[in-house]
Amino acid sequence: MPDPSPYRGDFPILARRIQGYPLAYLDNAATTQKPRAVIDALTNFYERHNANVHRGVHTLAEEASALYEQARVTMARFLGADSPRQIVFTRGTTDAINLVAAGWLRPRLQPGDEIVVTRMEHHSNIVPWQLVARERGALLRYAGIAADGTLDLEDFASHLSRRTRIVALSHVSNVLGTINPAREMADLAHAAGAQVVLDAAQSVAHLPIDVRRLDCDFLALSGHKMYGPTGIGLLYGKTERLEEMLPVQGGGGMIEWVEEQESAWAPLPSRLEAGTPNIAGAHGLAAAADYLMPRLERVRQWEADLTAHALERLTSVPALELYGPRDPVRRAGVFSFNLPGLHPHDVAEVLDGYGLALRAGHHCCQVLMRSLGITATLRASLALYCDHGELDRLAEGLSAARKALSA
Ligand code: C6P
Repeated sequence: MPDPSPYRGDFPILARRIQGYPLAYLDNAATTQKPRAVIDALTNFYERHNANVHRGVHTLAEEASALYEQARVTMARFLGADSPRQIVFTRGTTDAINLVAAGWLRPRLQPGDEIVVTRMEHHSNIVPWQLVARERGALLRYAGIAADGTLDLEDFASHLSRRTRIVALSHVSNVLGTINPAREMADLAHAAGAQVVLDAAQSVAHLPIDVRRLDCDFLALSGHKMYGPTGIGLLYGKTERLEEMLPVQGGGGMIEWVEEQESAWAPLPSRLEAGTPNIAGAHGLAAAADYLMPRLERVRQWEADLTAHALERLTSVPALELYGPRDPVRRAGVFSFNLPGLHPHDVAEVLDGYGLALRAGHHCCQVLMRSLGITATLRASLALYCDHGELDRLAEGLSAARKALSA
């Protein structure tokens, strides 16, 4: 049997046994588990440094402010951004995309303008655009997916025009695992005069991200999908784009001064962070980035091996229908599939009996489900602590589930 992951011991929760089996956590696209380094950072913050930021001169207030701003510096380094001022802390990816939709797009969207997305987008990268499009009389256009589960680039290009204001795309699909050619798409979008929003929710823990190389105008991510806490994420923006944004929320922390009838905004990025932020969360997110950065090269290799093994094992399960690219180079470790005649929720329940944690459902991708002609799938999604043995267990569990449910 292959070695367990060298990272497994860093994650206390993975010592749990579920239904008598060692926990095989294969629901990482939903959220990842947290390493001891992140748990300790959160505990340490609350035990030693807790105070509000930017509001006090006492020692704890200064420590908390310094840790919060240090987290911004770490995240800028993690993403290859030029400046920490380009990092706006948010609640997560959804919050970050909504911020661009309301703060950047809404003030400049005209009737007849267009927003281009892909058919593999998560609802968080569709609905915020629908909200502003409906209000302004603009239109969403959808780039299609080729038969092999990759994005149809020609179709994508055919939707771009001088009317396109925003191109919003996922870096990695949370259902198909497809890695989209983000730079190539950004170049096409920019040539049409549009700005690019990259949803990095599913790529950030698995691919090296360099915002300068990707040349995206905005990038959104969630801490909880990269081994960090829930309730924290960020919006990266090119300085010019962030300067163009209007604040969406008013409140403490985002103003320079306030008079009875008007106010002046604080400089970036505070202008876009009204109210007390998730200070501990930002510190925990930076701890996650610090954990990931020195390991990312090896992790990429480890997950590429696992992806190849998962493809081999899943395609050997009789009749299993796998969605998404078969070419391991064009995909990340997210596998959606169905066993014909069986409901994915029933199969997921049987698998839980073997200590295998998988998600079943539409994965917040109903537009994609419709274009695949299905309503739901089972989904196994990998992280750095997964190993070959767990994937073997999954293949055996699926055969057992079929026997149990067909009987
Ligand atoms: N996908 C999944 O199980 P939040 O909820 O804001 O942290 O992330 C939203 C989001 C945006 N884009 C993509 C590509 C995503 O996968 C997600 C979250 C989870 O697939 C929960 S539905």
